[in-house]
Amino acid sequence: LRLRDLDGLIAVPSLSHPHFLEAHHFATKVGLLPKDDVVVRTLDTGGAGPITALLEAKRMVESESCQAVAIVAGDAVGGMDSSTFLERADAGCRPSHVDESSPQFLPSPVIPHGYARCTNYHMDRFGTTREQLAMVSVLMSRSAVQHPDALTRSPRTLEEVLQAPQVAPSVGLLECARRADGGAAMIVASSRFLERRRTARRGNGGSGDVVILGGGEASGPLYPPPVIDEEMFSCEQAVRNAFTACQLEPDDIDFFGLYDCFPICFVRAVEAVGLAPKGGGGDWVEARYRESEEAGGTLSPAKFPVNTHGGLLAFGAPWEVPAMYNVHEAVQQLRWTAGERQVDRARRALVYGNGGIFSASAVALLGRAVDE
Ligand code: MLC
Repeated sequence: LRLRDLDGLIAVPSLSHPHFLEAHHFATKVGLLPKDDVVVRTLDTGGAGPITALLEAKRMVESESCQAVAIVAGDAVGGMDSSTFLERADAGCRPSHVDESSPQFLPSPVIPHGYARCTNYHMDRFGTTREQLAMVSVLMSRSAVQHPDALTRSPRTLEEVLQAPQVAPSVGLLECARRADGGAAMIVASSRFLERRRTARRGNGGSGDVVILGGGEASGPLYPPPVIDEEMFSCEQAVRNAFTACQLEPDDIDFFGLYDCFPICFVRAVEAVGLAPKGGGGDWVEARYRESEEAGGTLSPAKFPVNTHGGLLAFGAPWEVPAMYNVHEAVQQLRWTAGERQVDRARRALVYGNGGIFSASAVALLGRAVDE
């Protein structure tokens, strides 16, 4: 593929290197613009951005006759000094109209404190335990060590996670999205474009191609409301919309790329996608943790076909980039090229991105094309 084959580009904003019209900035810098008949767009749904972009790229191919749309994301929040990072991150989600005396006030670090409020709601309402939340981080680290590109190189123990410095109530340092520098790109192409290229290269087709079956999105408030209840969350609705659009059910999915910026996000996602019943996400995590303990601290993709790369907690989280990694891992799973991490004969995958504090949810369902 050459740069001039692209007729669409979507970019998500960067926290460390913000630019006006990010996609235009990028397209101009790499030489894609100026060119006739190119559409470039910047999309901002926070950490849901890459999944929103995937669905937008599908629409661009279907409704705007695009042949190949690139999605690009990059950030360098790992290299930012702590105070600059927190100044910018805090500004994004701080409820500026409330003062410190209000129960809605979120102290710095604002994002972990926002998730802490949701965590405590979930613990009170459904009985999810502190240990179950910490187990999410342990499981992610056990997955990450199997991926050559993951930041986390050695697995964490439950004790390590529980004893890490507290960042916000019920949220320790090892339960925060792991700040990182990184980037990723993917290309969504029309079937016709792929066919033409294949014919030009004499066949060699179809097997291992990945298709976007469809998806769904939903929105919640930018930060938690004064009283937290089920209404503020958006993942469940996005999942329902995705399954309805594709006429599929949880049992049809072989691999799940679930957003895990904090354990509560993962636990709620496990429930939303149907791996566990409502309120049962903590028990599901604990059951997988116990199985992993019995297997000597290892994780089998057959028993845990989720975030086989380690997710935000352990693979690494460059701000709005990490849902791209969910998609990349899903594509490897569907191409059957994930090696030791492979979920046997995976045919369909669900990828989920979350932006803000449960503010934006985007879910896409991907499928392996039928072999020729
Ligand atoms: C941090 N460390 C971790 C880790 N998190 N190690 C393993 N696993 C993790 N999950 C390590 C760091 O690598 C570093 O190691 C040390 O702990 C200290 O981390 P730090 O980030 O350098 O410390 P500090 O500057 O004090 O900040 C701590 C923090 C910050 C918790 C305030 O890390 C933070 O805000 N994290 C959350 C980031 C975040 O909110 N991302 C967006 C999530 S919401 P060493 O060896 O270098 O000392 C989302 C939605 C959206 O994803 O829309 O974006």
